[in-house]
Amino acid sequence: MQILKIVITGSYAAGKSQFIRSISDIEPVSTDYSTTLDSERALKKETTVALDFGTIAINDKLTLYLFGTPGQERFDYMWEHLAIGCIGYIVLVDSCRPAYFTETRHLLDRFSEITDAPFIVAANKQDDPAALPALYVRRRLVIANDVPVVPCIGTQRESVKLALIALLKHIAASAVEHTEDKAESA
Ligand SMILES: Nc1nc2c(ncn2[C@@H]2O[C@H](COP(=O)(O)OP(=O)(O)O)[C@@H](O)[C@H]2O)c(=O)[nH]1
Ligand SMILES: [Mg+2]
Repeated sequence: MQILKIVITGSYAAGKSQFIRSISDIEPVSTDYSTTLDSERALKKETTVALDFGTIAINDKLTLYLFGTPGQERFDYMWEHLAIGCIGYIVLVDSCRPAYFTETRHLLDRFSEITDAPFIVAANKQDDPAALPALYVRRRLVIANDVPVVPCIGTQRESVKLALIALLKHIAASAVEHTEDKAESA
């Protein structure tokens, strides 16, 4: 059986653990502990310290492994471990909290240093009336034109599925581009 690894990242409380929970075939493995910082506890009580893990069986030959990262930079040594061998990643953004956009921009930069794998951005929590539209999220985070930014509701399985399909399509398109580049330079 083939296993493909996808990483779900994003800043604190962007919805990474929820995203994996909404789609995983198995009860997700989670490593959430009470957060030690008051500022973080105001948003939620628990935080992912190592990883979230879920699986999606596409058919009997192919399974996706989803790894969620901790959001905060103080855990960023885990990002490098989790990114090894991933075919692509999704950066989740809490569309309701522009105060976290600078941190997300920083995470985007750090991740592109860690891995060359293709990625998309998911403007999460679009069901919240305070959510900024995906286009606005794209502009605020200065996302390159060739990187898809998709609207997402991480609590809804169908929406999570669409975000994963968008990533898989982007990975396929990037692979074709890569092959064409190679053919041109040969
Ligand atoms: N309204 C809304 N809330 C969400 C959505 N996704 C996640 N949340 C909530 O946002 C909070 C943080 O989510 P969590 O998955 O723990 O964030 P993480 O720190 O990135 O793992 C939780 O209370 C979730 O239930 C969404 O699409 N819409
Ligand atoms: Mg989490």
